Amino acid sequence: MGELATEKHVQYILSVEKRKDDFQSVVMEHLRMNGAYWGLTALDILGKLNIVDADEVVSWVMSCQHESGGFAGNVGHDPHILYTLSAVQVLALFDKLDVLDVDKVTNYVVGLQNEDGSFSGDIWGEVDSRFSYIAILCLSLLHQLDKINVEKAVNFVVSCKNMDGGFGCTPGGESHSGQIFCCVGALALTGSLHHVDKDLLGWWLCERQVKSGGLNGRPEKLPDVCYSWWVLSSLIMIDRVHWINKEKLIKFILDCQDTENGGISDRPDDAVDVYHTYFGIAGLSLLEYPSLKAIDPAYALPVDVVNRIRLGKRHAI
Ligand code: GRG
Ligand code: ZN
Repeated sequence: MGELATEKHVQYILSVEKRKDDFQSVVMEHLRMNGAYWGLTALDILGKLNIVDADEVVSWVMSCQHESGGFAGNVGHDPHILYTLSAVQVLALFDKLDVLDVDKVTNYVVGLQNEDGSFSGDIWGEVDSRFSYIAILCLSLLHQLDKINVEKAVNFVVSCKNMDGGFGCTPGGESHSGQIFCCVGALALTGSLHHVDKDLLGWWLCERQVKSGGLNGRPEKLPDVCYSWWVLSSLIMIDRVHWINKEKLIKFILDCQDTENGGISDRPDDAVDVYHTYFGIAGLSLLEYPSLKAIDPAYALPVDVVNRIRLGKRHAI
C-alpha cells in the first residue's frame, strides 16, 4: 500500500489558494469561504498551518462579513449560514475568534430559526437539516447555544429521522450519509444522541462500505472519498466505527491520491480537488493514520482547537 503524500498535498493546497484565474477557481469563487475551511483544516491536520499568513486570512475573512452579521462565500457576495460557519471555523483554527463581534454573528444565526425549530440557510428561506447542524455548531463555537430554542431545534432534527434509522434533509426526505452526519452531529452537540437507534443506524452506515473498501452515500451508489468523512464521523459519534474494515478504507483513500502533483480525488484516477483532499485527510485522521492531528467528528475541527475553545469557556465563567 502507498503512503500519504503529505508534502505533495501541502503544495497542492497552497497552489489552490493562490490560483485565482483558472477554471476551478472561477467556478468555485462563491464557495471560497468553504474552500478556505477545507484547505486550512487539511493543512492543520497535516501539522502545516503555520505556513499560512494568519493575518492575511483573518482580514480576508472579515471583509466577507455583512451588516447582518452573516458571512458571504467571498467579498461582495451574499451572506449564508454555510459560509458563516466556515468563517467561524477558520477563525477558530487560527485562535482568532476574538476579532468577532459575537453578538452580531449570534443574532444572524438566531434570526434564521423558524417557528418549528428548523433553520433557513439565508433570507430566502430554504430549510434543510444541514442548516440545523450548522447553526448549532456555529453557536457552540461561540458559546451562544442558549440563544436559540434548542429543544425545538432538536425536535426538528428528530423529525427528519426515517424508519431505516437514517436522516433526510427535511421530514420524509430520503436517508443520505451527508444528512445523517448533520443530524447526528446536531444531536451530539446538544447532548441528544439518545434519539438515535445506534444499532439500526450503525448497520445502515456500515453497509455503505463496498468491495473496494470505499464508502458510498446511499445504497447502490458509487464509493466516494468524501463519505470517508460523512459516514465515518457518524459511526464514531454513535460508537459503531468497529463495524467497518478500517484497513480497506485507508487503502481506498490512499489509492485516490495524485502522488505526482498532490491532492485527492473522489475515486481512484479521477481529477483531484480541495474538497476531496480535505475529506480524504480528515477521514485518515479519524482512522488514526500515523502523524496526523486528531479531528473531532462533531465539530469538524482538530481536537486541540476544540479543546482550546472548551477551555476558553471555562475561563469565561
Ligand atoms: C463542517 C464538515 C462540515 C460540514 C458543514 C454543508 C454541510 C455542513 C454538510 C453537507 C452534508 C451533505 C449533504 C453532504 C453530502 C454531499 C454530497 C457528496 C452530495 C452528493 O449527493 P449525490 O446524490 O451523490 O449527488 P451520490 O454520492 O449519492 O451519488
Ligand atoms: Zn464526494
